[in-house]
Amino acid sequence: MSQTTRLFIAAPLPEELKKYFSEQAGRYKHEAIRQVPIDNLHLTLYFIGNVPASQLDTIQDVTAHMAQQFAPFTLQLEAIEPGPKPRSPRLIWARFKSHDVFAQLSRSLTQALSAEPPLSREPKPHVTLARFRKDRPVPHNLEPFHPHYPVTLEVNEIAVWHSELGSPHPRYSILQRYPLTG
Ligand code: 3AM
Repeated sequence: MSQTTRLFIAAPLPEELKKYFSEQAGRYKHEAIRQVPIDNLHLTLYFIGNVPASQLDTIQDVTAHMAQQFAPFTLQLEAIEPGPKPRSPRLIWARFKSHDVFAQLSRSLTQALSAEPPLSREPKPHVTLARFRKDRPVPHNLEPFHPHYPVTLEVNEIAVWHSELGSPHPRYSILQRYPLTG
């Protein structure tokens, strides 16, 4: 049996933004809310999943090629709130305003790396800050937070990440970074 590896493509975050998100997530105090460790925070572009380890080179080549097609872009934070569905949330996320370049980059990676047809729905730029435990009552009445000052994320690189499932948290590591140079 060939060895498999669990991968995803995401943009790393600057240290200050990770600190900011971690502090904001820490305001949500509830027994069901489990904060994502600060070093795991990232902006997902495409989740690849388990693939034969032999595909890693091709995935890295595709990601490098894509990074050369796109110029850096800036996302603006819209809210920190329960998501992804307001009526049945499973997590707390930092949701950015939708952005054409993010959507195009995410779609292009999906198309290049997946046999599946691309999603018809708009991929939402977000950072997951906390997840709800399934073995605890679902928290209610969590207040969204809309900063009245600008919070931005400059996406100037993307990376191939390795994910190792574990409890209570998966362990993520960056395998290779690619600056956006398009
Ligand atoms: O950026 P977030 O936290 O939304 O939810 C997982 C995380 O996204 C997502 O991939 C990112 C890195 O783990 N993910 C995990 N399993 C997934 C799956 N089976 C998945 N996305 C889609 N399908």
